[in-house]
Amino acid sequence: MKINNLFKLFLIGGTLVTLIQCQSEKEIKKPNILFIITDDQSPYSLKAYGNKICHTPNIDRLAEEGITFMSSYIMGSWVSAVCVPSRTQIMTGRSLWRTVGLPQAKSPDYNSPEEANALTPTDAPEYYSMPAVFNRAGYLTFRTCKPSTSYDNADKLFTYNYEKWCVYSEDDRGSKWHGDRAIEFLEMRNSQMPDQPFLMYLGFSHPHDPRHGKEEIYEKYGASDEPPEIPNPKAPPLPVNYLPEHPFKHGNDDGRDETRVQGVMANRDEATIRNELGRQYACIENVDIQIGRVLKKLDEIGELENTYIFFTGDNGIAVGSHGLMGKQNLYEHSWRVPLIVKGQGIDTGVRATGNVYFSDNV
Ligand SMILES: [Ca+2]
Repeated sequence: MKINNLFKLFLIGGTLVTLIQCQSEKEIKKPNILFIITDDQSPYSLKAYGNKICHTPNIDRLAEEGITFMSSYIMGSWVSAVCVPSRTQIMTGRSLWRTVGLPQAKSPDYNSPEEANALTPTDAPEYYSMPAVFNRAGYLTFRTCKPSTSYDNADKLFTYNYEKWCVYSEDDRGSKWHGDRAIEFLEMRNSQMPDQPFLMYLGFSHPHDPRHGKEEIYEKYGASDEPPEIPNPKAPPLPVNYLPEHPFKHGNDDGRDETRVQGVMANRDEATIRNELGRQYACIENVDIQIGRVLKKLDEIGELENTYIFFTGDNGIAVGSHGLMGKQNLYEHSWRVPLIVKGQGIDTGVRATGNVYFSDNV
């Protein structure tokens, strides 16, 4: 072998070793997961699904940089609180019919990640729950969310678990409270355990009613906590499928969402519905602002690129469509949910049209 070729071989060999070393280091570094879930959010409230009014630049960017599932559906519900089966499916990976009764199950109380790590497959469904799986994989697990309406025995297995019902305009009782918990967690992890991979379950209580938005954002959408007598011209237009009442008895006429939403009650006049849409958009915009803060913090600590980000909602909502307000119906606005995923290896700007069920989110 000529000297020149031998030199080339060494050079190639050295480069390969370097590449393999880089690859090994990459493989060792586990990806982080940021799972964002909002409450009662129709996909039609987002630009990625055709909305032209609600301002959500951070969620828009996730869609532009990842994949948007255009036909993601919940499986339905066996209680009017549709959140319960949806969120239990996410926590356990079970189908709708195998979540029946779980939140009330007389299973043992597991109170810590250490106990989660001691679980065995016979302890299902806790053993296969989201926090238990990630705890066993060596992840830090973090959750902030509204209390209850999920599977409590799984919720309490997160290493860091914060719960508060945040549906008000004040920062310490609104979406910023959840955003602050997420940012504090990232700062703590970065200073104390910078090599630890993490799972973040970032749950916002909005845009579930009561939709108390911040005054400065209300202004943009012509919204107020009390609906005006006549429509505010700055309020969003009525949905194209608006009806002043549902055309036939649907079995949930007296349901809570149809008669007792603060600021709406049983009213379906234009001023009320347009005002409530404005309130809904104001709450969604505030959620988007908090998501932007968390993404910025991820970027600052150098973890944004190594984090898979999921954005979804636990169910859709009507807010005036078909004469309805709630989620207890099978119209697209109520049983369809947003689902956007971004991360390394995922093509950017993809819109997937195939049907997926909510349980596919996990
Ligand atoms: Ca919900």
